[in-house]
Amino acid sequence: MTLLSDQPHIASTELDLEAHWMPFTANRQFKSAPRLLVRAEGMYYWTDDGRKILDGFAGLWCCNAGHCRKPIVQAIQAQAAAMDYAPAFQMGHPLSFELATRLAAMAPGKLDHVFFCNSGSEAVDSALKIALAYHRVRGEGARTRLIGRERGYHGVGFGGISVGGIPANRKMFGTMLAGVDHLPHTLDLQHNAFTRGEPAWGAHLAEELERLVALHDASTIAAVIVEPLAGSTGVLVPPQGYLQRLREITRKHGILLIFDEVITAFGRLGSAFAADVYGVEPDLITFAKGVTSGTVPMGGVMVASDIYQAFMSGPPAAIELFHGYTYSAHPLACAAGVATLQLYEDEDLFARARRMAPKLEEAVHSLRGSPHVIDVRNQGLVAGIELAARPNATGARGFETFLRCFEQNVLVRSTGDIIALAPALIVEEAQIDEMVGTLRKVLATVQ
Ligand code: PXG
Repeated sequence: MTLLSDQPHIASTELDLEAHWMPFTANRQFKSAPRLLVRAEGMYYWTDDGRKILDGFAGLWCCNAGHCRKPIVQAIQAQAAAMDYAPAFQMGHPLSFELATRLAAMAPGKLDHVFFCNSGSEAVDSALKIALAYHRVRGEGARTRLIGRERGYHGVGFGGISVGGIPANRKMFGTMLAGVDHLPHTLDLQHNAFTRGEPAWGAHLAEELERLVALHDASTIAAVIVEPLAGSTGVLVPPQGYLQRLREITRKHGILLIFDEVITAFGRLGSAFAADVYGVEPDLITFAKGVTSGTVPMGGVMVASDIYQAFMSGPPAAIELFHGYTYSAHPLACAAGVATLQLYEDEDLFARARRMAPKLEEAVHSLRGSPHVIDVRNQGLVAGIELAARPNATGARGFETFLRCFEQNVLVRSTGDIIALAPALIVEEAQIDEMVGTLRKVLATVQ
């Protein structure tokens, strides 16, 4: 069989693009001018027409170790040959325990158990279900409300879009979960535009949780879920003291705090978890993406020991949690995960992200004053550059900027009119300069 990647000369014009309904994609626009990637290595992609593209976004926030890293590739290849699959229910295989032990050692404080699934969306649904079931097994089954936040992104399952706060992701899909409320988001350009790192303004917005508790009563609230740094919505860095205050209020009222770290975990902010960066220990952490450096789908939930133990009280032969997926802890994902965590350690990549963060900060803030730029925000190896929207065409300027950068051989991400950068942790200074230099050039040409 010939692979497309063996034949980069197969032009997209020869491919039938119709059958694939692409996710979160303007299908008709894409199919009229396709952007096809056929190979990847380190910081680069190659297109089907042979162009080398600098990846400014680690795929989609996930390839934190860089593309096609040998130790990860070899681990996946070896595992595929040794054992393709093992039943996930009532059976096991050694690698899942090894990966779980490693993750438990990396995670903060009491978060020492892992529930595995296959994506961030599944991780969020799993965490919400664990939170609800936890209260129920403790005899507080009236705690059924879930609190999310405006502009939050927690994937696309019904749980995730219910607690999420991105209108376009919600409005088509009916009433979703009942009993969900939302905190306000923390971005206000009047107060915190062009902040480097955590803004000084905004911690008081955590007090809104007290208002929701007063409204609903704590006895009805199971959990609060937030992204510690909100990525998808356009890089909202938490105000100084905000997450700490959420932790105080949730603890006071017996409400579980879930950090959705699908983007922020595994070095993105310069530590294993954002919880370490902000010095706040949640009760559950969702993760995905970087756990396998994007190579094999995997997600999971880190769970505090007391939550896990609360489930371990019935008859020993009884299933404690009626939840799981055929591919929970899939052997290929576990092999990729173990090799990825080892590579992060061997190359000290989280420390590298910490070292490169000031360089990225300097570079992106140099875009202040470029045409259309109304804010620049950053922390760790994440940056958001917000552009003024065109009148009556929100998102058009951002999308055009993304397209023109791609024409200039740099892959960035646009979300509405915000351009996000999140390079792999192996990024070099010159590559950061190239990403930002290309953006500067492109912004000068975008109307
Ligand atoms: N939670 C968070 C915080 C996420 O960022 C998910 C859950 C869902 O993960 P899955 O694996 O189900 O997609 C995400 C995913 C973007 C972008 O461009 C962000 C995500 C996915 C794709 C694109 O910002 N985040």
